[in-house]
Amino acid sequence: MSINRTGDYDAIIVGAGFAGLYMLHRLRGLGLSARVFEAGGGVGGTWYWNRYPGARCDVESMEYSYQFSDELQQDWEWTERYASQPEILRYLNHVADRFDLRRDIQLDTRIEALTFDEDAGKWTVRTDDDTEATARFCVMATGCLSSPNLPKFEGMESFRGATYHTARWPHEGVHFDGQRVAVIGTGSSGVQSIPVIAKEAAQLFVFQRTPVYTVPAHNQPLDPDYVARVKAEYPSFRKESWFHPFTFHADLNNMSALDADEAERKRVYDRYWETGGLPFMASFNDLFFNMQANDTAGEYIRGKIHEIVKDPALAEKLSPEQVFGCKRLCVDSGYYDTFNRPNVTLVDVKDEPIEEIVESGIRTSRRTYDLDGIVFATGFDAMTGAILKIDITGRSGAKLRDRWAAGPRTYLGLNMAGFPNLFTITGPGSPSVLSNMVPSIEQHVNWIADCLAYMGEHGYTQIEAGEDAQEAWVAHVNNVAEATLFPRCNSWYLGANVPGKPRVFMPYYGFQPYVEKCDEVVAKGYEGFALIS
Ligand code: NA7
Repeated sequence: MSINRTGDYDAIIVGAGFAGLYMLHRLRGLGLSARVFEAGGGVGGTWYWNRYPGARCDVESMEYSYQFSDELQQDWEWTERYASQPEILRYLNHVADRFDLRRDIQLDTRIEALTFDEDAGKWTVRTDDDTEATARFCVMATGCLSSPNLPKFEGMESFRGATYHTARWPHEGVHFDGQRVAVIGTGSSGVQSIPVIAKEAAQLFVFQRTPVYTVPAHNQPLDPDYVARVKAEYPSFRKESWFHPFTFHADLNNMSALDADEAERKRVYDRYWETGGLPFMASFNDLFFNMQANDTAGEYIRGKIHEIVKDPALAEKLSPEQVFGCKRLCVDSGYYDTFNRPNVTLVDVKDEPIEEIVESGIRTSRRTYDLDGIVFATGFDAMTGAILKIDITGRSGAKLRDRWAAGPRTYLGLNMAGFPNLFTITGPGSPSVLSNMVPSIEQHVNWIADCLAYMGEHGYTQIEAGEDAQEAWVAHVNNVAEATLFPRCNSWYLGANVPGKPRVFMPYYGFQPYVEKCDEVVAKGYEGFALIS
């Protein structure tokens, strides 16, 4: 096997989504040479791959966008309250062109291995076409939800129809007209795609394992007056969002759900339901801390399901029992109502398990569903999947896969002990998926870029988290999570959706305290890190 050697760079960035694009821009600004390797055939990351029908962001477009360039945020015109996947992908392509990023991005290239050479103090990356490149710094901009989870059903290869995963949707699109289609999975991807597919397909069978809590998006064209108001004060609008529990504007109702009587509680929930979207989580201030308070939100949504779905038995099957919001709350456009359609059938796989996939369709314990197509909306190996797909070897031959065998261990979700100069953007142990991803990404990119600038100014060549600081941080992340209700169900936050994955709560709850901690670490001369000249 012959290895082609390409360049030697100051930094290599893995991934060209929101994180990789901005990282490249910042590194260029520091006068560093950088190369981005991207597995996809275009830039966009999550928004390049997730092209399934109905794919849309669940954070409002005025907030789910970069703030590093005021000209960019003033010029770009979002059309809807929640941007669709094609619009976000257009935006990211615009960013790539506007900042002339493409010349340093190599598409269609997957990184398979990353190895640290201690003598040279450099990382070597090997790509899937046996090319190697080297760099002093390596930044994983690989995304939190980028490694699809495709469960192994018996007989999968025997199906004669077409199969799709929502996160690997064909670029040419798919027409379901007149077809019998199954969707397996009712997380956000299922909740968004099911209403759209139901309108096209002749017959839609929804295979549900766990019913889901979802709140209406009330998506609509953006009101130009609102856009003008936000743009007039964009920097302060952005800054304010940092103080909201999930880093987007949510008008937190600062009272306990238990301090309201039933009528008052209903009025509050009605108001947030009418507003729509994830701000529903801010209806009361203790929904994620007090089980009794949390139950009131679950009960309210179950009531809504019974109002919307006409058949009471079907409404019951669609009603979640688990802790509200501990699996990520979904935001939908007509999800529950879709089950009133005569061409839609709910298959509850808890009652009627999938036994195997056969030539003609899906065989459950009760019957065979004959199908033309199967859509797997079965989610991701979240947060660690994309990182661990790469064979990462650090100092003294340490393998990241071994270090993380019992769950990810990082310092601040930014770096790992034993892996000098290797950074993770929105890595496990950082707010990441519990925050608005774009500001979280920008905060990490800025932290990393400032760190490299500092190292350059002070003549440091290597930075690496200390074991003690890392262990203390991991313990802190766990303690904070334990004080919430988040670890109380089988969510992808815990890795519980992937068989065999260690059960560890991966994101850090609390953006504002997290940012303060990152700033404090810097103010104290990169406390907890070892800096080497
Ligand atoms: P999710 O939220 O992980 O949803 C995946 C769905 O697939 C969920 O309903 C799972 O049921 C279901 N699933 C997974 N494996 C199986 C098997 N083996 N059999 C039946 N059903 C299965 O992924 P999404 O892509 O929808 O959303 C991910 C995030 O992207 C979302 O939270 C937003 O942040 C954006 P389960 O609940 O595990 O019982």
